[in-house]
Amino acid sequence: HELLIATHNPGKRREFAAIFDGLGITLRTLDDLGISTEIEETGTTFAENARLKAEGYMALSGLPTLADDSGLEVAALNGAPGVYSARYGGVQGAAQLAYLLEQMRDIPWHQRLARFVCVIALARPGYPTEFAEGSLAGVIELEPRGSGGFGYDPLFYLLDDDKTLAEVSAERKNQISHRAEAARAARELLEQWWQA
Ligand code: ITT
Repeated sequence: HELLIATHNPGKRREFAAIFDGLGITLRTLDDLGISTEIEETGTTFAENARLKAEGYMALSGLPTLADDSGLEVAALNGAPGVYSARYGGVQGAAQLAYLLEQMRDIPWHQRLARFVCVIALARPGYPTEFAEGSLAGVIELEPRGSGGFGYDPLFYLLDDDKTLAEVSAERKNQISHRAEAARAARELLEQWWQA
């Protein structure tokens, strides 16, 4: 069975490849298919954007397609950056971490609760799109630590591990992450699809 992992984000791609390893699914990427089109994310929720990407890239590829819309929700920022996580502050990379820290400059440690959210949409020709979700709770650190993962991982402190998500191993992240939880639920949907 073939499944298009429809993301331009190499961090997500790497994690899905590891999480779905050994399941007998042939994963295709947008690069494999020569698709460079960017589907515009005009939704206001993770689910809407995941649907737009899954259905849009399915239409372009003709393949069953998985899309991930995910982000960071900070309680003290009323859930920001949320669906705007990839373009928060209009900057990327290290500047984005600095921007988040600046927004939270006056917020004390005990009020820095946050969570990562991942919504996966699974689209296939002729069927309604299905969804799978996951989340992970943590605390926004006072400074970045670690070099693993991607995005906001160096600022995401895990109470159980006493480490940031960028300091734990890739294997550990793929056990506990929002994406791993959503991918496990997605895997069950795929098994149902392909049983019939
Ligand atoms: P695609 O739309 O091509 O999949 P994207 O990076 O633009 O790639 P999103 O719109 O879903 O994807 O934005 C997700 C952003 O949320 C991502 O760029 C990170 O900033 C953040 N994010 C999501 N999951 C994360 C994770 O596991 N670790 C750190 N940051 C994460």
